[in-house]
Amino acid sequence: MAIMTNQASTLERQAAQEYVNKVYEAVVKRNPNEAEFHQAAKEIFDSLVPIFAKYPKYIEHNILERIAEPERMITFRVPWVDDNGKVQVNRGFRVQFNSAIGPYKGGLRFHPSVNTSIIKFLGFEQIFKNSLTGLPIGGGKGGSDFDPKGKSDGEVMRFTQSFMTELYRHIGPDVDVPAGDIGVGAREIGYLFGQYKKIRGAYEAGVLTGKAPIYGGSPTRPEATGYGTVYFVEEMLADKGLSFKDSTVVVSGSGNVSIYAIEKAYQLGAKVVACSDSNGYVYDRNGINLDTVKRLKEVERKRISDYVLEHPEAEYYEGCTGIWKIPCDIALPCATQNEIDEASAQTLIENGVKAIGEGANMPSTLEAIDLFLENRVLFGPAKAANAGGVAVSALEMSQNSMRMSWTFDEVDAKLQDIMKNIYRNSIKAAEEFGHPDNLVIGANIAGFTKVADAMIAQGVI
Ligand code: NDP
Ligand code: 2IT
Repeated sequence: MAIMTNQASTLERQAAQEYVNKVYEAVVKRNPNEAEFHQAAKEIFDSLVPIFAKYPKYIEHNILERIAEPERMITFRVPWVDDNGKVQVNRGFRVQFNSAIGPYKGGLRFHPSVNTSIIKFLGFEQIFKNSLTGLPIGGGKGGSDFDPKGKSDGEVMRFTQSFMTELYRHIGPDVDVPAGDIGVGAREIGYLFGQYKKIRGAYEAGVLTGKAPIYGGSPTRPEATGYGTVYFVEEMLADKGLSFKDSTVVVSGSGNVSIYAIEKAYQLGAKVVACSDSNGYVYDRNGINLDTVKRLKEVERKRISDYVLEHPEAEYYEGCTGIWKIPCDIALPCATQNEIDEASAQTLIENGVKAIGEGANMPSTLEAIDLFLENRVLFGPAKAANAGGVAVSALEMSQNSMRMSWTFDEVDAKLQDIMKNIYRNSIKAAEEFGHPDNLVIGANIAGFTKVADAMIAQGVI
């Protein structure tokens, strides 16, 4: 009998693996030249083999092929006039990936590297991340290849208004709710909201999140992603009897996620010795001065290299990958995709890293993730570790619907609860499906289940 059971499960596993391989090949064929989307799909697909083996209903309903095809992909022209009176043209994107459990939800990225592949990888990740929060939000993402660097306030405003002049017809508080991401912060959300309100002729506060608190933003939203990543890592560490206290931390980036990850790591008693931007990194063995970083990046919009002008004891190095050579206990990649490759992962491991918390989306390559898992480094994958940002966005939507707002401490307490639940649910799924401690598999399965079951319940649409 035992042999029969084992044989059956091996067969089911084989069938599940074959199904996943077949759908992956179809996705690659259907979406040529989209390396980042393929990478995100590969990680998620392979993680789902154990659940397909156990529950063949997902194969019968062909859920994987359905979930990997966006419900809608919108691209549009964004013309605007620069400060010299010249007409410029950028491309705008919005992918409305999945609305099984709620309105499409996800940020907007303004960066010259933005293209269909980047938007789709981010949108695909967002489906599972948003499900993990336990809140009723579907998956979407958008943005533009516009480069905000070096642009005046007026240029950013005119571009952003033009972007919204097309986007407004596709979004709404019950339809699709954008927010920030790389290159989109409180300033851009303000201009986007103003233009939406003017076109609609109505005050629909819940159409965007990440607004300033004076006009409907949630307290704690600016802090939420960075704080949430640190709360998540704290859970991973606590499970193994470790903590942030007295640990040495390296955080890449110096934007929204990085700044608040650094702040919370300090509050928990860690020393953060490095951070970076897209030109290079600073290493301050006494501990990075966060007030300086905040002023340089949030107020003056300067380069991180200027840090050493004020702190001559710190060192500045050109290039981004060298930051992972700095010995640390905890590494928090909070800048961009694929910033930790196999070689950087190897160096981190050789230098004794104990935990990785992915504040950015897909910051580790597939090879890097494999190395971390093989070497039993505690690994908090992006869609679990950085879900705090979108979770508080969903809480902002709730507050907008109620036409009232909670306090900083109330939202922070809810955020901590959400991050704990994401950790517990991911660990539970990993154990249930035979991969204890593997949070990549656990988070993907835990995020997938609710969306897939909702899709089955709602029929073939
Ligand atoms: P910001 O624009 O505030 O900051 C981005 C930081 O990363 C900057 O320091 C930037 O440097 C650096 N960076 C950007 N692109 C690159 C690149 N190609 N190479 C090296 N460094 C780069 O963005 P966020 O902090 O909001 O986003 C950071 C990451 O976190 C992204 O992966 C985003 O998708 C993810 N994320 C963000 C959430 C949010 O709520 N904002 C929620 C969940 C995830 P420079 O100043 O030189 O451009
Ligand atoms: O990647 C992300 O989760 C975000 N950029 C935040 C999305 C949101 O809607 O708050």
